[in-house]
Amino acid sequence: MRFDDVLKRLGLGPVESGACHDDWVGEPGGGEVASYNPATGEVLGRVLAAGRPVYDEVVDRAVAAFAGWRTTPAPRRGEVVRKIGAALRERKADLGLLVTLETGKIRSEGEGEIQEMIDMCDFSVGLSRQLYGLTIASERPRHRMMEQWHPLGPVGVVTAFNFPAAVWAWNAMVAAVCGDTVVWKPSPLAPLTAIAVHKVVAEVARAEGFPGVFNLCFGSIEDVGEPMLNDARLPLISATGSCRLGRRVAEVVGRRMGRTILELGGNNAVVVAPTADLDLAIRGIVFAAVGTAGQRCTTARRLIVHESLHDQVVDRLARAYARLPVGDPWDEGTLVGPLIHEGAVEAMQAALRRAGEQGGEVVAGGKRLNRPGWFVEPALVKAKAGMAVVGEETFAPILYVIPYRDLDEAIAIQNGVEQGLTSAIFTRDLLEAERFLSPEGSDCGIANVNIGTSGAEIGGAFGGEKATGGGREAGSDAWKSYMRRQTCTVNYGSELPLAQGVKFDI
Ligand code: UN1
Repeated sequence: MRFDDVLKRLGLGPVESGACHDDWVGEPGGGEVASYNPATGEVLGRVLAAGRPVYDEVVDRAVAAFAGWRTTPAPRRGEVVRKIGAALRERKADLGLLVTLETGKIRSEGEGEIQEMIDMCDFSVGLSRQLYGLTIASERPRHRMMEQWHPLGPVGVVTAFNFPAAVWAWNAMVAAVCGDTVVWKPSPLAPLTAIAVHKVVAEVARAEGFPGVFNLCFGSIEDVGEPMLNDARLPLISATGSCRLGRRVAEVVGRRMGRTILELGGNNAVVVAPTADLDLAIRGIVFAAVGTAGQRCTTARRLIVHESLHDQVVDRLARAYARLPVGDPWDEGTLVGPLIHEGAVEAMQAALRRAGEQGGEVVAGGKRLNRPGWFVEPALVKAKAGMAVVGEETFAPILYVIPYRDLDEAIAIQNGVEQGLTSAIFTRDLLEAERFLSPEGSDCGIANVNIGTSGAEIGGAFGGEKATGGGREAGSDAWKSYMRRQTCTVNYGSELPLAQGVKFDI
């Protein structure tokens, strides 16, 4: 596999600038950062980070571009996004391969990442003609009340390594049709993907006459991250990452009365009920637990199995885990690529040690592979509900299996963690499925029946409750978070009646 060719075709040289507004900034001033291929441990490329002055310059441009973008008709903004989608379609294979090289995602997931961006473009183009408000019956004669939605301002988007491009598109494409400009701070672990994507996107925006709508600002927490949180020029910060990161974002942005959209950790569970179709369940569970090497926020981390099926399910999963093709993510047969870095391997080993100390039993996998890069065997662990380690999100492929007796107990276990992102039940019992989806069922932002916890489509609003942060991105009416709502009342009469019957005659 010739990696150099791919990078070249995407216009990436050995050292790239990580800052772009109207144009790429030659010397962004924040030092050089290497990007690694997690499957080999080798350097893929180098990126020049932005220093504080360049950060300020980028946001200035985003503010300046907002003035013109917000008055551009939304369907025209949609046309720009349509062209971005077309450009991404042309580069899908190369961009997908870059995701594979930089994050270790397998080929179909690397390409899926770009497909998700394309889907977001298509969705947002449609949305650009559907940004509607309500007309509300007024209590006063000859008055009309209505709601309208206006562009909000430049939006700061902070993304994580595991979805280095798609999650940006969830935010950026919707924000763009809503009339907002965007400042993107990509993950320090996946800057090349962000740069390659931004080359495609910024080229289209510039050719369409809208430079400065999409901006990139790769840099450290000190030079870019914290300034973004404190920056009153950015009325909305949308951030994806750990619960720890999210708490910081919520505190700092909240203090200045800014808005946040937070998409944080998950500790997602699959319930396997007595009537489950086990063939379906095993496939769904394995994809949810080991897909993306367990590094999705939607990864299934807990399996809550009815006691009558427990041993059988553990046995079938252990056999499936023993056959998992772990290896180079660019090879067609591979299903599990590497973890992102050494620290992730160590965190997994430490979690498995703690699981052992707390009474858990590793029944499959769990070892590090003896080869370059950061490879592990996905681990299956017999556990009990109360084990402290089961309550933690270790960003690695560890699946804890917990037995249950009745559905109430299963739901209590499912809901008994800090996070509330995704959840699933495998059952053929309609009443059980409905209970799981009811107000006394799963407390998560996403609840599935006979599907695993990961792999959501963009058409729905994505996000979760509790420590997951409460944000919603991508589809449905998530666009409303990127706009400001204005309630307007128009008096077309010649009297001035007051609401609530108040009299105030002068
Ligand atoms: C994430 O891991 O941050 O539902 C997002 C899924 C993907 C998104 C995951 N569409 O698994």
